[in-house]
Amino acid sequence: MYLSKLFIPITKDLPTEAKIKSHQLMLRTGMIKQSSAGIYSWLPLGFKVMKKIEQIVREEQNNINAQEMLMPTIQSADIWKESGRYNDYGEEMLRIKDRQNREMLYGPTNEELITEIFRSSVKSYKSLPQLLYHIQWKFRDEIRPRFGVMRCREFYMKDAYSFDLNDKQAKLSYNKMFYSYLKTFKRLDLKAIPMKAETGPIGGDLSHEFIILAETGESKIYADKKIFDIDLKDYSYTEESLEKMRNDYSSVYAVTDEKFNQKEFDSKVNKDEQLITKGIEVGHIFYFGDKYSKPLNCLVDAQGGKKETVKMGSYGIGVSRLVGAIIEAKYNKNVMKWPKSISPFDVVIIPNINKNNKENLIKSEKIYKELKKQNIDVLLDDVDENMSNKFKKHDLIGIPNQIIVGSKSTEDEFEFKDKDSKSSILKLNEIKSKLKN
Ligand code: 5CA
Repeated sequence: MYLSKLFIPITKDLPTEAKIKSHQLMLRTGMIKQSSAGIYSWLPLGFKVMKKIEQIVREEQNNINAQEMLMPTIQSADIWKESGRYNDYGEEMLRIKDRQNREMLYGPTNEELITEIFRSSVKSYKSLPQLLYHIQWKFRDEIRPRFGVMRCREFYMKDAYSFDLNDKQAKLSYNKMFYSYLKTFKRLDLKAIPMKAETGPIGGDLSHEFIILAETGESKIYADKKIFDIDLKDYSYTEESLEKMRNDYSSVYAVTDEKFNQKEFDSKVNKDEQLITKGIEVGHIFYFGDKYSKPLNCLVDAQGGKKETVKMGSYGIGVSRLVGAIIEAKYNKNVMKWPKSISPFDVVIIPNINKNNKENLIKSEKIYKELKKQNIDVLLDDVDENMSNKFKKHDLIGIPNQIIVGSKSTEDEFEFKDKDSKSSILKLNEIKSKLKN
């Protein structure tokens, strides 16, 4: 893609309404545009990053044999009345009436709808366990939408639902998801800490939030620094290993402020190991047993002819929130560097273009074609602008690798800046192999 052709409405001014870096940067680089309070359009650059995050989330869900499906955004109020949450959900739920005067709503989450689908199709214990998920827009009429895509009204979420015959199997589903979340966040180059959390309107008594550390986060957290010593590589998806992983995490203190108790913290964690900071919740998992299956009458025939209420859990990842959260985690000293796995482009070519001399642009176009042939996703900054402005702009856009075509380049050697901003003069072949790694 040539930068002059890319729909990327970069603005020079700092948007006054944006209070945190990720929101400012997403507006300035034209990743998103607000359409009304807490509702955004995703422009090409932002959309590309979000889709890459979505794909990683999807792959890790598929790895645990969760099956993808798609439920609608608009739901009937009837099932919510059956579960008893229609009134409980309050003003956060966007309620709509259709032309027949039927009560509908824009789904804030999908426990009821998935339970309704399940109860009408699954009759026997033999079909259990099941793990289903979708990636779909949600709407919550937040009283104070803020921080851009971090706390908005319309947001993109991966939500999964597990169905099991008994508590023991349901805990296994929970543990699988727990491990899968840690792997997902690792692929996004994030250090997410699982923390015991309150269950709020979703319900149940077992729940973990996955939190990444960031000063601008809304969650206050208290943890033992030992939690960073736990290494994911030490575990696998076998039942015993997952059990061990959960025990290892449970033995280290890590809670959000809702579960915080100073006495407990001081007695369990040495003063110099205490971590008190803020973080962003990027995922949340719940085990709530029969909270929905009981009122919604979701039963299966168990062995011996008895009927059993299925045991359920639900598991969310904020896919659109992650775009902002990753910026908060990676933006440093006015420079953004996307993790390789989700960067909008693999590399940007930045030629020093001068009105009277097109030589650098011609060289850049040659490099561009070569890299394209190798399936490398490359952006060419063909805009006629001075180099210092170009560098400033690319510090915001955040493509991790740069090829600079200017005074330091020869016919086949160019300046290459990698993701750690380390600069070296390399042949095109060497650049190719670096980008392929
Ligand atoms: N049904 C459960 C699990 S599927 C559920 O809805 N959980 S949740 O409420 O915790 O949301 C899951 C994730 O969605 C959160 O961890 C967060 O990352 C994201 N999220 C929640 N509310 C918002 C919001 N207003 N704006 C952006 N992302 C949000």
